[in-house]
Amino acid sequence: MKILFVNPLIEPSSTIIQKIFSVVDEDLFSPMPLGILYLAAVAEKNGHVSFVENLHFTTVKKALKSIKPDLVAISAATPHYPQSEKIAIEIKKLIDVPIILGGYYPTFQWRHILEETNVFDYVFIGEGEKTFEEFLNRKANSGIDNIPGIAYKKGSKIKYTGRRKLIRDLDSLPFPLRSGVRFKVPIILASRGCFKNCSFCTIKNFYGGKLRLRNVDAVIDEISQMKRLGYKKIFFRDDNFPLNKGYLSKLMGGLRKNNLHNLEYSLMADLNSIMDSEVLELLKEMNVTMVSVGVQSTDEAFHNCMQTNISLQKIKQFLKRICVYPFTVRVYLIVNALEIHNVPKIKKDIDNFFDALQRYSGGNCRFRPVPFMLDPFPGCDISGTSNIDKKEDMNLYRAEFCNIKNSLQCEKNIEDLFEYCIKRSYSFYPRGYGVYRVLLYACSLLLCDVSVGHRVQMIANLVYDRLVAGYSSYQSRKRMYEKYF
Ligand code: B12
Ligand code: SF4
Repeated sequence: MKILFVNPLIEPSSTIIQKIFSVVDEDLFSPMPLGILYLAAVAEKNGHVSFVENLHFTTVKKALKSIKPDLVAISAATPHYPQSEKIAIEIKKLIDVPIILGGYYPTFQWRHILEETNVFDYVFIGEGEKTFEEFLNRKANSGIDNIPGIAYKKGSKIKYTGRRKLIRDLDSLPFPLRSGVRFKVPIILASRGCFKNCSFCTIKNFYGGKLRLRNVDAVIDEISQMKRLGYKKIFFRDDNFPLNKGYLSKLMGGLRKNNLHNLEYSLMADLNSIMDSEVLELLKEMNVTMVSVGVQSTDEAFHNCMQTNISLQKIKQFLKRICVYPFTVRVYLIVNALEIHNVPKIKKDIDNFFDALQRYSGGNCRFRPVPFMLDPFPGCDISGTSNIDKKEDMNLYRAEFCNIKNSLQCEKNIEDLFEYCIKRSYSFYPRGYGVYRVLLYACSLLLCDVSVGHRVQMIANLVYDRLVAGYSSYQSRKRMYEKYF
C-alpha cells in the first residue's frame, strides 16, 4: 500500500525560504515533525511504501497526481488543524481513499472533530506508532474496535476504542525514516514526556506526566546513522532533555567512543536541571553549542500559579552560572501576566529581566530571547480558560499569533506587551535582525509553497492592508494568516 504522510503547511513557507532563514535561525527550521517520520518507518517496516510531504491545500492536487496514495495520514498539532481540514476536504474531492488524522489536536479534540466534519475516516489518539501498526495489520474483514487509540463515526454515532497505554519500550520502535527528507538541522529524541506539571503545557496530559528514556546505545546508533547521512549538527528535541548526570555521562562516553563528540549538539531543558555546574561542564564537553531554556515569565505570581517550580531568584542564578559557558542560550518567555491590566508593572518586570540579561551578556554566552504569548491549547490544564468553542475561532490558534482570548488576559494589552518584548529582544540578535525578518516575510509571500493565484492574492492583500487601510504590521499579518493559511 502507498501511504502519503502529510505535514500541513501553516505559514508562508518554501524550501528556499527555509534555507535563507536557517542561516540565522537554523534551529527553528525542521520541515517535518519527527512523529510523521516515526510513523513512516513503521509503515515501511510493515511492507508499505511511505511518502512524506509538507503540503498546503492548494498543492494537494499535484502531490496526489504523482503519488496516487491508497491511504492519507495527516498530522496536526493545534495550529495545524484548520489547514489539515482544508487539505482533507480537497483530497476527498479528488480521490476516494481513507484519510486518517493524528497528533496533539485530535488527541484532545477528537469528539469535537468528528462532530464537526466527515472528512476524516479515523482519528488517532495519543502516541501513534503501535496503534498505527495494528491498524495497518488488521485483518481485511475485522473492524478496528479492538485497537485502542482510535475514534471514528459509524452512521451518526461516534465510536471510541479507548485510550492506549504509552509505549513501554521506546527502543522497540524503528528509527524515524529520515532518508527522504533533508533537514537543515535534524532532530532526534532521547526521551519522551516530561516530569514537570506546567499548567500551560500540553505535554503532561499527552504523556501522562512521565519521562521515558531511550537506551543510550540506541541513541548513539541513531546519531551514527545521522552522521552517515551527512549531518554535522544534531538537535535533541526532547521536551525536557534528561540532564540526569548518570544518563549524560553515559551519553558522553558513547559519543566519544564512536567519534561523534565532534558533531555539534543543541537541546531544550528545564531551567532547574540546567543550573547544575557539573551538568553545564558535561554539556560543554559534549560539544553542545545551543541550549533552549524555558524561563517563561518575569512575573513571580505567574510561576506560582502555573506550577513551573521557577522563581525570579532562580532565573538570576541561572543567568549568572550559564553566562560563562560558550553556548547560545535561547531564553523562552511567555508574555502574559495575571495582573494584565497593570501594564506599567508588567513592563517594569520585563525591563528588569532584559536589564539582567544585558548585564550577564558579553561573556562567552550569547542570549537569544524568544517571546511567545500565553496559549491555552487544548490539552493543557488551563485550556478551560480559553473562550474558544466555535470552529471559526480555530484561527486564533495560528502560530505566531496564538493570542487566544481567555480569562487570564486582555487581548489588546497582551499584543502591546508582546510587541514591546519583541523590540527589546532585537538588541540581543545580530544588527539588522528586525529588518531581516521583515524582508524575509516579504520574500516568503513571493516564494511560499502555495499556488501562484494565492501568492498574488496575498501580496495584493498585504499592500491594501498596509498602504490603504493602514493596518499595523502585526494586524495585517494576522489577517493574512486567517485568510490564506
Ligand atoms: C520540534 C517542535 C517544534 C519545531 C518544529 C516543528 C516540527 N515541524 O517538527 C518548531 C520550533 C518549528 C515548533 C514550532 C511550534 N510549536 Co512545536 N514542538 C516541537 C516539539 C518539541 C517536538 C515535536 C516532535 O518531533 N515530537 C515527537 C514526535 C514523536 O511526536 P509527535 O509529532 O507528537 O507525533 C506522535 C503523536 O502525536 C502521533 N501522531 C502525530 N501525527 C500523527 C498522524 C497520524 C496519522 C497518526 C496515526 C498519529 C500521529 O504519533 C506520533 C508518534 O508517536 C513538540 C513537543 C513534543 N514532544 O512533541 C512541540 C509542540 C508540538 N509545539 C507546540 C507549539 C505550540 C508550537 C508553536 C505553535 C509555538 C508557537 N506559539 O509559535 C509553533 C508552531 C509552528 C509550526 N510551524 O509548527 C506544542 C503543540 C501544543 C498543541 N497542543 O498543539 C508542542 C506539543 C509543545 C508543547 N510543550 O506544548 N515546534
Ligand atoms: S513547559 Fe517544559 S518543563 Fe514545563 S511541563 Fe512542559 S515540557 Fe515540561
